[in-house]
Amino acid sequence: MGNHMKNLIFLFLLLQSGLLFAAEQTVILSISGMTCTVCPITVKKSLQKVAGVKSVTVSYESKTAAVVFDDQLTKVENLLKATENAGYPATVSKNTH
Ligand SMILES: [Cu+2]
Repeated sequence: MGNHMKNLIFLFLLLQSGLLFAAEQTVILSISGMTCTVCPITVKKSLQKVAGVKSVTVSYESKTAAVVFDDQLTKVENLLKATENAGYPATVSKNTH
């Protein structure tokens, strides 16, 4: 087996382990300050701007945001910071894998 082939296999293994470690996490945030139906849109946009966020579902009724994110790229603190900067301080209500 040539060196070239070995490098390819190494790269392949590296990629595979990367995929294994890149864990998708879902967090439910309690959002405060949402007073009208436009607010959830602002909250959603602020969260979508965070690198690593895959999907955002904001519920005006329950004042929560369900955020799916890659924990290799971002962490919950960044999500909280994003909504706070948009004017909606949030707390973690549920953290699931
Ligand atoms: Cu509003």
